[in-house]
Amino acid sequence: MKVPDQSDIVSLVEMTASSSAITISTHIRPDGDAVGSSVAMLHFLLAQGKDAYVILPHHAPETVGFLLESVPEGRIIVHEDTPEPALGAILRSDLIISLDYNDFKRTEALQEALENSKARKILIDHHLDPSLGKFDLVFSQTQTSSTCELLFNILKALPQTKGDASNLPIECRTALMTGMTTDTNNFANSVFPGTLQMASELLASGVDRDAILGRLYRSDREQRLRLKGKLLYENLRITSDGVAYIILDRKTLESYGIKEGETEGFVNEPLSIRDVKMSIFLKEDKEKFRVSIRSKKGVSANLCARLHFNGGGHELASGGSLPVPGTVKDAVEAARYIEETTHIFINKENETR
Ligand SMILES: [Mn+2]
Repeated sequence: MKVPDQSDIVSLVEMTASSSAITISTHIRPDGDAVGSSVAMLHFLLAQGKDAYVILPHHAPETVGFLLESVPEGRIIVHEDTPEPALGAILRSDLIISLDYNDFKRTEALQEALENSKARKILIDHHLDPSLGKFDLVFSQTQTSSTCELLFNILKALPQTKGDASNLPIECRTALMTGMTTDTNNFANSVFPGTLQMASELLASGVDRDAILGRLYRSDREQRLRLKGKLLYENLRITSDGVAYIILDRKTLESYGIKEGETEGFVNEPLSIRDVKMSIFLKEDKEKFRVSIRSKKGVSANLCARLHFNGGGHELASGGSLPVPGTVKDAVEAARYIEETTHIFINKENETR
């Protein structure tokens, strides 16, 4: 576990102490780590008597909706529902804490307000290539499971916590455990010694992991499992280069009544096949396919996302998008595009980096 730099901790303490209104910001279509780290930070700051708000660009996925139940009314503002209060909160704040993204671009509609804000800005994130110049203080660590793990180590290093996680509010600890669990796919990926140490300390402090797992992995709707079955049976393709891909079009999405966030994790399934080196999941959205990429060691999902899918993220887990109509005009062309670009990628680009 990498202990945060002491001088950075001192700056963080000074910046939070001297601010009167704090905005906690995270990325569009927030996942478990984004929501978990934001809710954890919020509970910590509220317990310190600070006036803090979480601004979510979009709704939290249902699987982590339980984390919001613990939050006092009005402290989480969803921009897609109520844009004016969300922008108003950003405008009023004198400190912005950005969690689980490497650039304000990742907040889309909120980018301008955040970037132009006169507030001081702190970044806490584990993605590659953080935009260092846009923040006054940066905690960036890529060799960590999640933003939640990084935040756990930061919160533990603060004087109020006295190095003992059990001094954090229980809602804060539960949110940290939840985000770390989803970002590691329940301890399957990106697990470092510090990850297990964090889990151990949180468990010892009384966090109810079984209850968290019940909400995350034993509360799906029937349609989700049926769609997953259909996609694996009918839509999964595997190229001779060991690239698996699934394309989910809007018609299928709608016919199953699938909600935002419910296809989370589908991209991981094909990696269970021995010869599959990389898995790509395409989901049709307004005027684009959203792209998720996962790879096994030795193949860079991040490089593939950057070269061919307008994205990036982590070495083995990245995302991006394909505009429609643009690079491709439909699902058939998208399939051809994936086969052609990944053939070059696996055989040339990935080797020569
Ligand atoms: Mn994350």
